Amino acid sequence: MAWLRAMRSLPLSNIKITGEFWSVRQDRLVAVTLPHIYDQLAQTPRLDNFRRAAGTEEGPHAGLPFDDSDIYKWLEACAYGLTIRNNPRLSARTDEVIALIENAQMADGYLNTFFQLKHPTMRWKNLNMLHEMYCAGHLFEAAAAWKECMNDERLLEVAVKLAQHISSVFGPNKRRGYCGHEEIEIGLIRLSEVTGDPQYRKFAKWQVEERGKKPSPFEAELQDPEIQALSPWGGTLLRSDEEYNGEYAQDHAPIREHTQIVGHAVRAMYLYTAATELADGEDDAKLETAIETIWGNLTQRRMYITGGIGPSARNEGFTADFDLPNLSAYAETCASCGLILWGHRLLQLSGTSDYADLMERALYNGAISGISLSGDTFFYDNPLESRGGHARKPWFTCACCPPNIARVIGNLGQYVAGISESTFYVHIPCGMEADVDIAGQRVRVIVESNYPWSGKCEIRVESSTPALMSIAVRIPEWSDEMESDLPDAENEADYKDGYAIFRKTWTSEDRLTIDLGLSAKWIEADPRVLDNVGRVALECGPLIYAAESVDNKFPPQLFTADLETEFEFSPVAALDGSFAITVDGWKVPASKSGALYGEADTSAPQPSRLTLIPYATWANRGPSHIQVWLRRP
Ligand code: FUB
Ligand code: ZN
Repeated sequence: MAWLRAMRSLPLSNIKITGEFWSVRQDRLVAVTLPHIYDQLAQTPRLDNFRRAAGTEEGPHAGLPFDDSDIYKWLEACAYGLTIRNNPRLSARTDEVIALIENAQMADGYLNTFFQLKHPTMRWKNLNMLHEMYCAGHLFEAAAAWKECMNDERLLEVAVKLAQHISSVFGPNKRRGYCGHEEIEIGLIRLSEVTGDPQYRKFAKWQVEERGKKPSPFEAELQDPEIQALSPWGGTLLRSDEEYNGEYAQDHAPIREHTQIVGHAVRAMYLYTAATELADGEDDAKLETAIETIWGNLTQRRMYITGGIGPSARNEGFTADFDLPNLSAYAETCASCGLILWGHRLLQLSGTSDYADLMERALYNGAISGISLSGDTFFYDNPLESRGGHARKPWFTCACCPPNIARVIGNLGQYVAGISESTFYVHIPCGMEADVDIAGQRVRVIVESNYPWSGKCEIRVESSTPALMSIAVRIPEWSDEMESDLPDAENEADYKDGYAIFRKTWTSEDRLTIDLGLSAKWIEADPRVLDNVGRVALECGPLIYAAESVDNKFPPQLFTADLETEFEFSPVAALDGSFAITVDGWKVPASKSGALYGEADTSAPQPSRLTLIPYATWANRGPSHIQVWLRRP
C-alpha cells in the first residue's frame, strides 16, 4: 500500500509548549542560545564573509567552506524562536543578517561566500566535498521557516533566485549533479511547500534518484587535480582500497538498492528524510521497502540506546552492525537531530508510533545532550562513557551542532503533536496548548503534565460548541501498562498503530486522564554489542540515565549494579530539578597491593550506592567520569 501522509504538524504559532521541561529550554533558547550563537557568528568571520562577498568590507573568505550554513540554520532557529517568544534585540539581529545575505547574492542568483571570495572560477565543480548545495539547502529551509512562521518573504526571494540558478545548471537534460552532503533535497521540498510550486520538489526527487547511479559524478571530480586541490581529503573518504565506493556520501548505489545505513551519519539522515517525504503519495513499493529496511538496520543494529548514531569519528558515521563502543562514541549532536527529522517524517506518513518512539529517544537523550542546561555551551560528540576529558564548549571551528539543536528545540511544537482530518495526535505528552481546526471547527486541546518526570497527564478540549473528534495518545514502547480514564465516554478506546484513540463529542467538561506507568527499569543490550556484555543501562520513561562521578565521589566504572535494588528518586537543583535515581550495588575496592598488577582480590565487593542523572544533563557541573552501561552481577 502506498504511503499517504497520515497526519501533519501544526503551524508553530498554533501550539504552545507549557510543560516545564521544555518551556524552560525554549525560554533559554530565545534568551540565551540564539543571542549567543549570533555573537559567535559575529566574532568569527562568518558574518564578515557576507560583507566581503557583498563588497561592503575588504578581505578574503575566512573559515570553513560551509560556514554560511551556520548562519542559515541560526536564522531558521530564530524564525521558530521568535514565533514562540518575544525578543526585540534578537529580532533586530535577524534583520541585520538577512540584509547581509540579500546584499551578498550575485545578480545571477549565485550565493556562497566561500566560492564568491576564494574560488570564483570553481563554482559547481567540487560537488563531492565543498557543500555548495548543502549551504543552499539550509538557506531554503531558513527561507521556508521565515515565510511560514513570520510571514516574511525576504529570505524566500533570495532562496528562490538561488534555486532557479541551481536548476538552470543541473537537472534532467542539463548537467548531472548532486551534493556530497545531502540537505538541498530537504530544502527544495520545503521551498515547494511554501511557494506551492512543484518544480523544486521535482528537482529534489531527481537529485535523490541520480545519487548512486554509475558513474558517479564524484568519480570524475576525484580524478581532476584542480578540483581535488580544493579538498584533498575527498579521495580517502569516498574510496575504499583505491576504488571509488561512495558509501561516505550514500553514493554507493541507487537509493532503492540501499539495504544498510552507511557512511556519514548526518548526510544519511538528511537523504532519507528527503526520500521519505518524496515517497508520500507515490506508489513506490521499492522505495518504501528500502527506506524501511534502512531504518530497521539503523535502529535495531546501529543506534546507541541514547538515540546517538554514527559511532566513528573517522567518517563521522557508521561502521558495522552492533559496533557501538561507548567511550569512543562519536554520536554527533547533528546526527541525532537528523534522526529526529527522519523519524518525524516516517511518523507523519505511516501514522505508526514506533517512529515516534525513536524520535522521542533521540530528542530526550542523544540530541539534547548536545546543549548545556545554561544554553550556551555544547557537545559535538556525545559519548556514553567518559573518563573526565569531555567538556562542553561555547563554540566549535566546525559549528554545525549548536544551531542544529537550536532549531530542533525551537521547532518542538511540530514534533510533539500532529493532526489529521478528525484526529489530534499526542506523540509526546508534554504540557501543551494547541489551537486546531478540526472537524469543521476551531478547538483548543490542552495537555497538562509533568512529563518526563511523571507519566500521568490530563487532556481536555476547549471549544465554543461540542466537538466530535478523536484524540490519539501514543502508547510509548517503554510503557508496560497504560491506563486511561474518560468518564461518560460513548465508546471504549480504540487501539491502532500504537495509539490509544478516544473518539467522542468533546465538551469543556471532559477530562481524559492517562497514566503511562512510567517507572525505572534496567535494560540490557543484544549480546552482539560486545561493549555492553554483562552490563545494564537505566531507563525511566523516555530518559536514559548515566552515572557521573560528581554525584558519586568515585568513577562509576568501579560500580556493579544490584538489579534487585529499590530506586530512590530525588530532584537535583543544579540540574533544573531533573530527577536523579540512586541504586544499590557494589564498588570495586582499592587495590590491596597498590601495585599496577597484583594478585586478584577474592573478597566480596563492598556494598555501595550509585546516583544516576538523565544522560542529557551530564557535564553540566564540569567534566566528569560518566558511564551509561553499568556492570551487572
Ligand atoms: O559537513 C557539514 C557538517 O559538519 C556535517 O553534517 C557534520 O558532520 C560536520 O562535519
Ligand atoms: Zn554537527
